[in-house]
This record gives sequence, structure tokens and C-alpha cells, in this order.
Amino acid sequence: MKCVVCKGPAVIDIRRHNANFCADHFLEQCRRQVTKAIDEFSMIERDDRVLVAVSGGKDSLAVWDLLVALGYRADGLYIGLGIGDYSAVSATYARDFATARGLHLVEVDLPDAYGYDIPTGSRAARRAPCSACGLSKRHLFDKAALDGGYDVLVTGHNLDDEAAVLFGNTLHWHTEYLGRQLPVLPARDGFPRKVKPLVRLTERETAAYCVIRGIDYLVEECPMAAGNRHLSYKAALNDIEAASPGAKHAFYFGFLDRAASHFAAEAASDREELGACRSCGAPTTAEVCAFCRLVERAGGHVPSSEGPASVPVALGATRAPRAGMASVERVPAP
Ligand code: Q46
Ligand code: ZN
Ligand code: ZN
Repeated sequence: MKCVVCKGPAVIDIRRHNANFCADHFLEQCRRQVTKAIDEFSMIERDDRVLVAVSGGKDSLAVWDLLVALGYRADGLYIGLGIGDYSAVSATYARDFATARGLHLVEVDLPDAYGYDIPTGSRAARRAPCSACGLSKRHLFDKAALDGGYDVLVTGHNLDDEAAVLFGNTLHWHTEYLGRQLPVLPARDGFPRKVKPLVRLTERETAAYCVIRGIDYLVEECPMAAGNRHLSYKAALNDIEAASPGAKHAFYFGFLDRAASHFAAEAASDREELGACRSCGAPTTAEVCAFCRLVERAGGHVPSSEGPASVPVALGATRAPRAGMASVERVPAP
């Protein structure tokens, strides 16, 4: 197996590109694919301040490393979810990565700051763990990006993730989500711009990138992921990809090129005038946002930066809205 660029010994084959690469040219290939995604979808400007949501896993650490290598000013954001040992260990991977490279990591600990953890929130709100977790993370990502004055929030979603979400939304014809399943969600009042620079790389490739770059990442999966339908969609797509290399790429990028715009009107019609959450000021269609309702049900509290310190969420209290959020849109669940 020879590298398609230098003819030296290859370390990885990428069947959908019908190409093999040596270590150096594979890294170059990853940087090229990320650059192409950023340029194609106008994800990040050169002078943007970038916040990368990191979990300690391969994708988020790879995208942080890639953005820094490409010259972007990128800080990390780690959210402690209180998922037992998994959270304790994942935090060390994020911290060690940042420390070893002299990068800045913003940390928010859900149990410390809000008084609940994901297992408790999930039980109390009678939501699937990933639903309570996704809701919490989205709120905290938005808040950290806006509070920190960042221009853009980056997540490590890769081609496998996006194809699986698209597969699920298509299977169930969640057309209101299809119109918004894009690699860039523009900034709106109350929401930062959100981008996914890894959409042209698979998780096998981000794992290989980390190994070659010497990035130590948490291999263990989140223990609460068991039963998540997303995993069965990924497995089904992996079978299809094995029989038909390039199928995932064609499915996802074909959707972006030829189908997403057909659902844009429905996605737009779903955008309601949002007001400010009475408790935390975040944009919401209800009086109190879904995050604050989750916090309240889980017996937690909002910290002083969002509301009264260390007291239960006051569902009847009135707070000033976040600055400049007259008209905003709801961001769909991933
Ligand atoms: S951390 Fe949270 Fe994931 Fe764990 S509970 Fe589900 S959503 S699987 S990315
Ligand atoms: Zn080579
Ligand atoms: Zn709220």
C-alpha cells in the first residue's frame, strides 16, 4: 500500500477517495478537508475568536488541534456533566491536551454551577439521558460563547454523526429539522454562530489523526449512550458504506446540495418570535426556557451569573432579557 502523494509506505486507506496516505500526507489531507469545509460553508473568518466544545474524545480534540494548526485563535470549552467516572476521566483528557499545548480551556461544571447532574436531570425530567444532556449542553455552549465574546462555537461533529442524524430525520420525516441540518447555523440574537468543520472527515479518520498527532483521547464511550437510536443508524450506515464506499458522503453532501433548500421554508415558518426566559434571559418560545425547567425539575439552581445565586429557579421571577435579542430562532436538537 503506497501513499498516493509520495509513493512512500501508506498508513491509512480511504476507500471513498480511493486513496492511501503516509502519515504526513494523511495529516495534510485532514487539514485540506477541514479548510475546504470552512471555506465552502463560510464557517470561520481569519480574525474570529473561536470556542471549541471539547469532550475529551477524539473528534473534539482533533478539531481543536486542526484549527490551531490552521492558525485560528481557538479556545476550548469543557462541560462537566456529572456522569460519574466518565466525566471525571474525560475532564483530564481535555485539561491535559490544553496544558500540553498552552491553550486556554474554559470549564463549566454542571453539578457545581447548577446543582444537578445528567443522570438526575434525566430521571427528574423523564427525558432520555441524551435528551437532557443535549438540552443542557446547548444552553451552556450558547451561554459560554456569548459571555466570553466568541464569534463562533465549533463542535466536533463528523461525517458519520451528520449522516446518522440525517438518516434518523429522514426515516421519521422530521422535515422541520431537515431544513436546519446544516454545517453552519448563523448567529442570531441570543445564539452564537455554530459550525461543524469536521463534516468532511469520518470518525475513523479523526481517530487516525489523533494517533498520528500523538493526541491522547478518551476512547471509552459515554455510559449513558446505550440504547441511543443514533448508534443503530450509524451501524446501518457503516454496513452500507462497507458495500458502497462513498455512500455516506453522497447521502449527506447530496442532501446539502440538492435537498436541504426544499425544507428551508418549513424551517423558516417554524421560527417564532422568541422572548426572553423569565429566569435566565435565554431566548425561548415559553415563559421559562426548557433548560430552566429542567434545572427546576432536577432540584438545581441557576448560578449568580444567570439568576439568584444558589436558590431554586424562580419560575415566576422577572429578569431582563439577554441584550439585543428582539428576534431570535430556536435551534433544533442535533
Ligand atoms: S455525553 Fe450526553 Fe453524549 Fe453521554 S449522555 Fe448522551 S449526549 S452520550 S455526546
Ligand atoms: Zn506521502
Ligand atoms: Zn432559562
